[in-house]
Amino acid sequence: MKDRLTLLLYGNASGDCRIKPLLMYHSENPRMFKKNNVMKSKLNVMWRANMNAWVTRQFFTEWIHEEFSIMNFNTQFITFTVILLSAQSFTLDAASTLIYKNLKLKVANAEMVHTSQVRSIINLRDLLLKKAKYSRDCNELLQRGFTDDGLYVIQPEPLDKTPPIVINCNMSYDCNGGWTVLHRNTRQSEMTWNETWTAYKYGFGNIQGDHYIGNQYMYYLTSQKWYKARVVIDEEKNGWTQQSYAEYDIFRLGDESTHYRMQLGAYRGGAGDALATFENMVDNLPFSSRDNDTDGDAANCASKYGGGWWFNTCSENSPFAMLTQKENIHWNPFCQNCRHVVLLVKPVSMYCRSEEMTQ
Ligand SMILES: [Ca+2]
Repeated sequence: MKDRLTLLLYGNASGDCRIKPLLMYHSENPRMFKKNNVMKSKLNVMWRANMNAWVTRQFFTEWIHEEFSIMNFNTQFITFTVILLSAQSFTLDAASTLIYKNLKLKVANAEMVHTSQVRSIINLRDLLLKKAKYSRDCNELLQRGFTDDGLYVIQPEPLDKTPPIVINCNMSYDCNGGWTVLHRNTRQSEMTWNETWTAYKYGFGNIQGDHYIGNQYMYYLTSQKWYKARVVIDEEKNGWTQQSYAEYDIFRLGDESTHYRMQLGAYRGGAGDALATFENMVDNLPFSSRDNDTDGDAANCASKYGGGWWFNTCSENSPFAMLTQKENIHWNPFCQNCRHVVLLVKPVSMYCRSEEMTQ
């Protein structure tokens, strides 16, 4: 049939799908609709989405069900042709859904959140009920009054490219809290860390346990402001746990075209500068995974060591520092088989006087 009705829709960065009040009749003679007694409720839906649009047919269908309680949407009950505008479309292909009391929220990394953890996401309910705006990082959440450690949903910039992500916030750590957790690993981790480029790009693991938030999100996060990073390391010595940290006053990743090249500022702390010394300079080097060898060595360092990292060479038995390994987390010279490590970032503008190191 040549005659059709077009309804314009758009999906925005918060995962909403809204109908714009713009209806267009496509007909040589619009009166044909009336003349032929076209029943709008009994025509097939045609679907024409921009291939790059983040709002998929499945998402739209779910949204229609929730908003209008229209059942059997796929089977002849709606009348219009749907054309999706891609003006605000996400380029990421890894979107998934959090479900809480029949409400759904599209996030990039729902697979990193166990079903039982969804209700513990502290700001989820407010976001679903549209009582709160998205924050860009944990520090903004803290400034809005969220003081509990735990899971939150944030949305880094640019908002037209990044779906919201679930993140772990440390609101109580040194420097008045507000730290965004990017990576965590423990000596007894069940994860192998021997993952692909795509896994390291979009993240893996459990958001409340050992995990890697993903290079793409590290890139988005650290591009929106200037961030400092801390590697906080727990080590067991003589039966006692000793904690130390390495802080870089600038930390940011380039985009994927640079292979997530890491940029580091000046070092301070007690754990030792394991990333930007003469012996080991991985500052400004690209990231490598077992299926994407960008290191400067003839060998494949990521395959050799069993994890993705910013490698210089891999001629040694072990790299100078590597936090993405199973049972061999190390940070020279502080520890060779570290007990626990976490990578945190926070905007550099948040000045604080750190606690003195006890090392
Ligand atoms: Ca190589």
